[in-house]
Amino acid sequence: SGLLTTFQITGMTCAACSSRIEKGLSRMEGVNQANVNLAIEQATVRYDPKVINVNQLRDKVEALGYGTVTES
Ligand code: 9UX
Repeated sequence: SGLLTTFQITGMTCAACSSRIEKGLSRMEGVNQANVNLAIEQATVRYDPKVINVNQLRDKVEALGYGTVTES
């Protein structure tokens, strides 16, 4: 259940980067599932919009030291 969002991430250079982001997102309250694909530099997150929003997801990625790209 929940909403699915995808956004681009910059600054990842190895699989530990994507794993770190995936774990960080997964542990946030309101996140049901998070996957980060290193090859396509993309996060896919299922979340409960009553609990958390996309800006908070992006802020988390940035707090971990990576960049996010606004979708067109
Ligand atoms: Mo890999 Mo990412 O050594 O910050 S973990 S580059």
